[in-house]
Amino acid sequence: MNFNRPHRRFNPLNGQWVLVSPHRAQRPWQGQVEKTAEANLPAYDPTCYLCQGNRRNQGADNPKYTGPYVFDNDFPALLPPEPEEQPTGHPLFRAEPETGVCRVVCFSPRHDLTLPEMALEDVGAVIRTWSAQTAELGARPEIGYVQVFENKGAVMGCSNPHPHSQIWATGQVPNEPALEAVQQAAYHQRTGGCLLCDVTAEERARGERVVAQNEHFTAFVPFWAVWPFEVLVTANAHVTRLPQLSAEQVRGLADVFRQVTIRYDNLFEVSFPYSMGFHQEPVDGQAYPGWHFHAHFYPPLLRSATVRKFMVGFEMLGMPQRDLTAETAAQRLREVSGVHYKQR
Ligand code: H2U
Ligand code: ZN
Repeated sequence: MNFNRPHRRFNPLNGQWVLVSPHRAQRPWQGQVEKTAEANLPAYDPTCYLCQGNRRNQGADNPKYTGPYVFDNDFPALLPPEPEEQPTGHPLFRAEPETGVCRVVCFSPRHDLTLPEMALEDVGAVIRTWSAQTAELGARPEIGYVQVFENKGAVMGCSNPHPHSQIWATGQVPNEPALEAVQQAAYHQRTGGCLLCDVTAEERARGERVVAQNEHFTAFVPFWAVWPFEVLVTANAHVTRLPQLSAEQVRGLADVFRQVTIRYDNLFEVSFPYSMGFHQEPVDGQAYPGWHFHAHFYPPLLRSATVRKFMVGFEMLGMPQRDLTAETAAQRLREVSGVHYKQR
């Protein structure tokens, strides 16, 4: 098969296909261009809702925190359960109550330091915080799933430049992890093995889509990537949730996260926007055979700091499509420097 001609690739993790049109990568662009983020932020901003010692939007005061800082979102999308609520009855208009907890995790007091600019130990502290939150929220009987994620950059809808992530813990398993659960369980049933253990071993052996790796984690542009520089980070060993990671694995994950995000920033010499999140095994008490802990990075930028990919037209109505192949994207990420451009 000729990968230089239009073809479809299958995503075995969510069961969806992506259309790849490599011959189209050089098409001209006269559409929207994005603004690039402010290059130089202060270490402390007295007007920032997330900086230490400042008052937040709804009146709560941040303490003078020194490491990662967690607080309950002042505008939560989910609320604690109301016992008497019932699903609506009509089969054409189904609705169910949803319950949960929303939190914000500031990476550090530094208003100006994103993950790729932080020291390895400090990224490790952020991962341990996500892990402790997963354990705490996951132990609650009303919580079925814990989603840890970061929206980075104004183009991703991030509302505040102070580096932070969010946690939404929900009663039900959301759509994306629910699809992955079905696919991983089906693979497990069919082969007796684990889908992402097998994919990780295959990618490590082939190397052409690998962006960063160490003893514990592997980052690669998946064969079925939809977003131009999408990256999947998988644990080399079979683990299912953050709290299971050993101290060494946390260090390995911090290292791979730094390697990936440094290369992202170096690609267009701009603070690279993305949505990133972990897919951890749900905590609703059901069995999830073949579930493998991983993180997705979905960055929107395509050919420069100002031209993004839009998921519109055929993609909204048909299926996702990409121009650049996964192999080319991985090669470009490997070719840029492993040292952050601001720290050279
Ligand atoms: P983004 O990661 O999309 O920027 O969202 C930041 C979150 O921080 C958002 O969910 C919350 C918003 O509700 N927030 C507070 O809880 N308190 C504030 O004072 C500002 C922002
Ligand atoms: Zn700040």
